Amino acid sequence: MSSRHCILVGAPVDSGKRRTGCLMGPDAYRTAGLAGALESLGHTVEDIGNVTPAPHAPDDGAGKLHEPNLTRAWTESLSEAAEAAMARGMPIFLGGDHALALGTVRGVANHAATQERPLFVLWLDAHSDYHSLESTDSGNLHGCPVRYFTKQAQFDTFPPVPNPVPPENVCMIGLRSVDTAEREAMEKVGIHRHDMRDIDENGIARPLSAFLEKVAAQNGMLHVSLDVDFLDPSVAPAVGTTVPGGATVREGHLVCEILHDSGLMTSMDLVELNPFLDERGRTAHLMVDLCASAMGRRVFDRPTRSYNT
Ligand code: EXY
Ligand code: MN
Ligand code: MN
Ligand code: MN
Repeated sequence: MSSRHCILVGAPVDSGKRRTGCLMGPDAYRTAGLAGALESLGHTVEDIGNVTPAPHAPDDGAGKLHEPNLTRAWTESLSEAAEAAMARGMPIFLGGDHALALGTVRGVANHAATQERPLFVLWLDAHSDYHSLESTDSGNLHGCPVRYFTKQAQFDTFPPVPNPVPPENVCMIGLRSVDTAEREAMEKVGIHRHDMRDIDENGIARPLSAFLEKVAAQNGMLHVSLDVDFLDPSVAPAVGTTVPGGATVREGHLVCEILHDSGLMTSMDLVELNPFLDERGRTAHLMVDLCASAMGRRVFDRPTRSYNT
C-alpha cells in the first residue's frame, strides 16, 4: 500500500446498547497512539475530532431501541462526515459501538456511488448484526447495522439508504453468536458467512482471499468494520459483548496483513471498545496494532508488547 492520507473520525456512539462506555473509545485510540503508529508507516494523518455527539444510551426503563430524532441526527452527521472524508483520503472511524456503522457505511456507500464503483464490506465480528427493528429481542441498535445498510428491512425512523450495499458484497468472518431470526433472514440473501468452525477447519486466509478476489475483480471499494469482539476475550476483554472462542492475536494480524497486501481497503471502523472493561489499555493497543498491520506494519517490525499480561 502506498502512503495514504488517513483521516481519523471520532464517532463516540454509545446508544446502540444499554451498557455505556464506548463513548470513551475514540480518546482511548488516540491515547494508545494510533496517529503516531500510522505516521511511522509513512502515512499522513489528520484527526478531525469527534463528529457525533456522545449520545446517551437508551433509557433502560423504557427499553427503547433509540430515540428517533437523536439517532437520525448522529446517523446523518456521521454519514455526511464519512462521505466528505472519503473524497479527501482514507477515513478510519473511531468508535463508539457498532451502531455507528449505520452512518459510516451509509456515507462510504454514497461516496462509492459517486465514483461508480461497487462497495464491499468485510464484517469482522462474533455477531452478524443483522437484526431488523422488529426481529431484535434486545432492542439494541448495535445488532442491526448490516440489515440497515443492505436495505433488507424497513428502518422507517432512520435516514433512507440511497446506495444500499448488496448482501452478496458483504463478508462476515468470526461469527459465533447469531440469533435465530438473523440466521433465517441471512439464509435468504447471499451474505458470505464464515463462523469460527469454518476458520478452525479451513483457516482465515482462504475465505478472506476469495472475497478479496471478488472485490478486485469488480474494481470495488472495501470498507472493513472491525469489532473488538471478533477477537477472543482473553486478548481483547474491553468490550461489552464478549463471546469465548474468538480470533487469536495472530489471526487478527493475518487478516490485517492480507488486507494490506491486497491494497483494497478504502475505509475502516474500529468499534465496540469499552475502556472501562480493560486493564491498562491493552485492548486499545491491540486494536491500534491491528490497524497498523492493515496499513503496512510488517510482522517482524512490531513493538514488543504482550496482550496476555
Ligand atoms: N444479536 C444480539 C442482539 O441483537 O442484541 C447481540 C448483538 C451484539 C452486537 C455487537 C456489536 O456486535
Ligand atoms: Mn458488531
Ligand atoms: Mn460483535
Ligand atoms: Mn464465502
